[in-house]
Amino acid sequence: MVKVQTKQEILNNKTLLLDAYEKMLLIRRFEEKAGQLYGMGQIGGFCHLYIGQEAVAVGVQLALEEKDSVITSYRDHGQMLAIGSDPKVVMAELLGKQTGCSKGKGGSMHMFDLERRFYGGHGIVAAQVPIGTGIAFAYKYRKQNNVCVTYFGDGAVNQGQVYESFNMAKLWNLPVLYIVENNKYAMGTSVERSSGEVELYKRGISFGIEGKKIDGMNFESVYHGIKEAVDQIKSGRGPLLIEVETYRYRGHSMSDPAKYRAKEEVEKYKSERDPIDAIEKHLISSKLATKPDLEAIEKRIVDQVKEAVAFAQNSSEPSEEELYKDIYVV
Ligand SMILES: Cc1ncc(C[n+]2csc(CCOP(=O)(O)OP(=O)(O)O)c2C)c(N)n1
Ligand SMILES: [Mg+2]
Repeated sequence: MVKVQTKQEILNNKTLLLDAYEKMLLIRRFEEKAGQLYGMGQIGGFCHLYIGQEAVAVGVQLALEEKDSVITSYRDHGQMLAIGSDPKVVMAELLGKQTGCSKGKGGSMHMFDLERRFYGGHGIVAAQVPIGTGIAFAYKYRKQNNVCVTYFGDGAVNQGQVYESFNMAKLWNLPVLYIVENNKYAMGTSVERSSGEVELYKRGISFGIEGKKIDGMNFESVYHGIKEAVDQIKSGRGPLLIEVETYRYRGHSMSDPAKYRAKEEVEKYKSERDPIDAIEKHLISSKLATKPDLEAIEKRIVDQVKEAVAFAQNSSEPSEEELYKDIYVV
């Protein structure tokens, strides 16, 4: 087993922290722009923003090896950017353009990047859980020492197919890391209103799957916790379950009356727990970076987002014959 860095070692790792900062900020600025474009009618259909949850996707991604894979729900643009997909291709998909990762036919909920082993982008709540378990089965069957990270939400955790997957994963000792992204709400329903057992990391116990909870508003906690879990899975331990406590700042999707939570709750997270603020403060106070260093990163990101929007806006829509391609039945 490789020695996993302590949280203090992570906090001293300038290259890693700057990389994390840049990736988190890219997700935030990209999604702010996506929110605006949605309001202007340039993005249609659903659009679930990841703002507030950036430390999760970025902490997980930096803790994985290139050969590992990820699968998630419809809240997927942040995941694409975290794995290093081209923001231009992600934006083009959001705008329904031919140059998008799903040729403009998938939209916000159906992002894919096979080259980087990102398997979507799934709109049916919890549908990705058996698929992720199947990917892990393939790794085991082919004797590949890779892990499939399978994300799902605090609402999805109550779906039956999650538990069928847990059973098979443990029975066959599959290399799957289940991550419950507990952002406290499933649309407008809080965990307390929908779950008898609110400690979601315990949900695997009766299947023999150990779980633990980590702070998802904090990059080093996510990175450390995921590194440790992935390392254990790769040493043959079988599936594990991690609950990451996180929070989404925006509505569930783009139309959300937000009557189910207090404004003060949202403000408290933004002002006291924001993952980007935290890493920024740490980088400055520990003298790992200066204000101008961080401003230069911000500028680079703003330019990158602008470039992505221009690329998407200037791309054409899929042609009519594209409608009959990439489907099972004509
Ligand atoms: C099987 C199914 N039931 C209901 C829906 C409608 N729906 C879309 S998202 C959602 C809430 C899921 O919440 P959660 O799992 O906590 O994920 P989050 O949106 O918070 O990331 C629901 C009920 C759906 N898409 N699929
Ligand atoms: Mg949720």
